[in-house]
Amino acid sequence: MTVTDRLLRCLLAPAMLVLAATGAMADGPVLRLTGAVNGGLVEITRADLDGMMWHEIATSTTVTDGQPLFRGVLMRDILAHAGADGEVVTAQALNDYVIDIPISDFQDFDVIAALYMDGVALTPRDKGPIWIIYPRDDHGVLADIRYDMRWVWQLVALHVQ
Ligand SMILES: Nc1nc2c(c(=O)[nH]1)N[C@H]1C(S)=C(S)[C@@H](COP(=O)(O)O)O[C@H]1N2
Ligand SMILES: [Mo]
Repeated sequence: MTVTDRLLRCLLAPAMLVLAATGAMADGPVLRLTGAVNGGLVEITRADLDGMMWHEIATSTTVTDGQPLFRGVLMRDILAHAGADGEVVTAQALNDYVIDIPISDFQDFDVIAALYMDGVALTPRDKGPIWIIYPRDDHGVLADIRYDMRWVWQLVALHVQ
């Protein structure tokens, strides 16, 4: 290793760590779909999401004040993108929270996989990278514990059956 190599490594390594930690190097998948999807596995990248239609929902939640504005992609569009063919998705979070959600929810309501709240990217520290958001304030029926449980935060994977 030359002196220049060494110098470059010393300078670059910490910079890469910072970038990785802030998610600025997020070229890996943000969401993994398994089960009844194309080829049994579809990994959705940020670029995939950027190529889809984005939606906004302003809604109250059980864990925030007021009505934050969430921005993300419709769950039904993500499922269609992955060729999902099933009745239920098992949503899995970073913290090992797992719950079954009927796919009919995503046809009946404009549920989004939100990546931003009030214009700020959700991080794993704050319910990110993805938080499933229901348009709770637009449909009285959604203000119910059965639906609250489906607002999975830190979402990382969906298994379709
Ligand atoms: N990742 C993750 N998402 C989650 C949970 C959890 O523990 N982890 N709890 C769920 C439950 S049981 C409810 S009622 C809602 C609201 O959570 P809270 O009111 O207990 O904070 O978030 C849901 N999403
Ligand atoms: Mo809950």
